[in-house]
Amino acid sequence: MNSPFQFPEGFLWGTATAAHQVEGNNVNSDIWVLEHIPDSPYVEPSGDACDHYHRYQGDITLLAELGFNAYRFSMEWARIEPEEGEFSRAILEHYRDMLRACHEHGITPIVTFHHFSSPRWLISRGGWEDKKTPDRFARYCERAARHLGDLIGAACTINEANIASVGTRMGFMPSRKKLKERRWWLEAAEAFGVSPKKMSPFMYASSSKAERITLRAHRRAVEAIKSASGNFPVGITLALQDIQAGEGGEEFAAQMRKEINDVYLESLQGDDFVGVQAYHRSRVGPTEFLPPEEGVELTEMGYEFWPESLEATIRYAVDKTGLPVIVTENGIATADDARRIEYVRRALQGVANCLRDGLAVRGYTYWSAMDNYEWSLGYRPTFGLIAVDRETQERTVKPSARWLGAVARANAFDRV
Ligand code: GCO
Repeated sequence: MNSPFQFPEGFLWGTATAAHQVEGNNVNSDIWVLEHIPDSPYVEPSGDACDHYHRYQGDITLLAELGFNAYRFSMEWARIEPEEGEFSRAILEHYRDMLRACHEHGITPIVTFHHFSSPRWLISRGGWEDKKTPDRFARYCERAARHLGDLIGAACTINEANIASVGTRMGFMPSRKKLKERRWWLEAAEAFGVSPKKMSPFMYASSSKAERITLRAHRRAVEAIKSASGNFPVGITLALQDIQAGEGGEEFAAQMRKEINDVYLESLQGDDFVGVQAYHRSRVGPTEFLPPEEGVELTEMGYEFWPESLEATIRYAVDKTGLPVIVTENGIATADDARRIEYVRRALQGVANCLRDGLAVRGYTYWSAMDNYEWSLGYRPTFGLIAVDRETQERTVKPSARWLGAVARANAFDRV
């Protein structure tokens, strides 16, 4: 019989959320606008979401009671800087209160400065393809870090900096050329008061120019956060892909790894860690991504049930960067909570294998603390450890939350 695997002392055990997906009524953000354009890909608006903006006290208390010692959440730029150059002290204080609530419960706050949503005004000014955006982002980061840095445990500048690159290459996001022919895109451009060619919300910013601007924004943000305050680690998070070659797919796999993962991983010199986010493997043939393999169990997202992708991407990230890793997201959308436990158990086995081999993995934050707004897919996919009744906002703890919370408290789990 195997003895339980002991994680290193101080290992961060958390859950993750993003402001737009849980706070509710994020009305000044670009995504709120997109959600309300008729026929946009957003199947429903985010509305009150989980009303986490008002209920964070109860939510953080619950996470601590379950056994977690970390919480990754994002601050909303659209709230903190509602018009360009105009900062809200009241909103900064709100996030200060959230940080305080974490500390009161022995929870290390991992704060993301940008998680997909941006202020409307940024999009009106060319968004993530405008050369001034790195400076704009750095100014916001500096302001927020100066106000809050003494309470931040670790900071992620940009969440999934490579998401648009992943989306267009893997085909779940239309190319810019196609977008410009769509009616909803034209209407959205009108709503932002920008030409359809110049409209560039984060998730749709897939050009090589956007790639450079995003990476520059990250670099500028790291400098700004570090100069403003604090003695906490700063890094980026990436949607890393475990790209596996099917028959004849070796060359294309290498090309995709380079374009989706390496361009970003190779630009992180000077960072303190890399945030690894992985959910499933992606198979490729000679010229394209392949659909899920016949017979493999699928999640609510249509992904293959493939928790081993976490170990593969951690090893990949360490190999390319030499940096410590925080698993900033890993999880599964499923209605079958027993499958969630199985998924996380296997993913953690991968983390344990990495640790045993001496890799510097500092923490694991499960996506997500609660069922929430899964962007264009709305509320249908359920990633949460905690269910949320969207009528009453009542929280119901799932067995997986108790299981992972117990692992967190013990800082150990039983290996198979
Ligand atoms: C992302 C984001 C999260 C998602 C999660 C589940 O990866 O798209 O960081 O906001 O909700 O990954 O798809």
